[in-house]
Amino acid sequence: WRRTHFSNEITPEMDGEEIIVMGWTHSIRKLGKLVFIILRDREGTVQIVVPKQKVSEEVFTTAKSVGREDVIAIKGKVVANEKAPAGFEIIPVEIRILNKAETPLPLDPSEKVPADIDTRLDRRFLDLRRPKIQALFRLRSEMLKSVRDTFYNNGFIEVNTPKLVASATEGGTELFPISYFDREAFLGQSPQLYKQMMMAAGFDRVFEIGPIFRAEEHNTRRHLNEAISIDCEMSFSDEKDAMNVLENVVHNVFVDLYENNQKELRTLDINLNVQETPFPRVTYTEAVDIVNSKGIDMEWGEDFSRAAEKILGDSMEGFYFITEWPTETRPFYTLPNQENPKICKAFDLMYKDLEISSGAQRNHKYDLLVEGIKRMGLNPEGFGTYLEAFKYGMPPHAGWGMGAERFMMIITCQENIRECVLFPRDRQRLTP
Ligand code: ATP
Ligand code: AMO
Repeated sequence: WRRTHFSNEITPEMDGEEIIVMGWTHSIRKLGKLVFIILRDREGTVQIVVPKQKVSEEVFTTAKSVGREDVIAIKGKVVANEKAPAGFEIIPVEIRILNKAETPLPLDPSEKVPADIDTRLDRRFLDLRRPKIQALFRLRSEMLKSVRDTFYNNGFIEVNTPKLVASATEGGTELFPISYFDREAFLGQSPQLYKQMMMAAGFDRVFEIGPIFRAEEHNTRRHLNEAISIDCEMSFSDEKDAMNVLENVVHNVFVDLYENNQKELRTLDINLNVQETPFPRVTYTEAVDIVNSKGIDMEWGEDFSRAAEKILGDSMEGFYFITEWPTETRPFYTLPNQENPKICKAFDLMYKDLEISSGAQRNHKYDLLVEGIKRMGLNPEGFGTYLEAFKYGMPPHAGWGMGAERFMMIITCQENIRECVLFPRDRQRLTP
């Protein structure tokens, strides 16, 4: 047997046609002389009706033996029927049970019985069968496609850089050490050093979508230990150019999902609000003033505390940039402002109180960079060939990194970042 149609490809106009559908038994109702099976596949559900008088004895017996979540294949006739959920139903000529599901089910994929997130994540393969969860991951897939489209349309080349690395990039405390034969190595925190080396390599504009690993100690609703980072780097560009590309990427995702994914958005009850560009920009200093004016004490030069982020988020609508950060708060590769080296050319993209992305124009001068590395308490010797790349012709450049899951939290209005990962990794969770 070959499947002829997904559930959403069948219409009442196909009345009388023979089709083959395959999927899971979403629900089953057995009345004396009538069996109703709702078959679920990736695209939705379809109603199979099995009236004892209209089918063979074998078909009726098989229908009665079907259990919830059994994998079934049905060859049958489309019958238009105004009373059926989609205006038609299928009357089978043959039913095959491809695989039985054990009972009781550890989790209810029909969404009737609620379960807490840990139970759901323990049995993620079953949880992922739920139509709402499937819709979320369909949106995630479309988001990544849209991001790639924008990059390709703007002259970026997709690259893949190593995830087994020899040094830290985002501060030494959040590294996962691993043993690499007889040496110490780490899981990559960010493709930062590699994407910058690609600028020295003359690739001009690159992007990468790949995993980052961070040994975050805290269990929060917005941190993962393994996340997917959308990274880009562009030559002969400053932080403003990088911000323009970033808001373009974000805006296009909203437009593309709005235009192409109404079905998934409806399933998730999401009312997508496409925010026009340019997104508002506030300087770090202005943001500190806002925070202080709302009664949260904060010194110029500090990073925003969680309380400060919350207060700031309450005063801002949707997406906004925070620019002109104190140099001290940002990594060594950030370019300080020439006139006032206390501030630098870094930015964060925020959505209300959540940081979605960080970026900057980079330090492209060798001496300044070495100084910056020492200032962070790191040893320049650990940065061997990365530093060399700055000696032999490094163009001015800028870029950013955006967490795919943080971005999905905003798109799909999730409170917990784990909802946006198939198999999340957090402090407690290493399986499944
Ligand atoms: P990134 O680390 O990539 O810059 P982020 O949004 O995770 O992005 P953090 O610096 O980790 O930024 O956190 C932002 C703020 O939230 C910081 O001021 C930090 O102290 C605070 N924070 C982080 N984790 C927790 C936590 N578990 N509980 C309370 N506050 C936290
Ligand atoms: P940063 O450390 O701010 O910057 O990370 C960039 C973005 O990655 C996401 N992110 C995370 N998402 C989930 N869980 C985590 N533990 C986590 N850590 C980070 C966030 C964050 O905004 N090299 C720079 C980027 C650059 O300048 O190009 C960097 O890594 O969305």
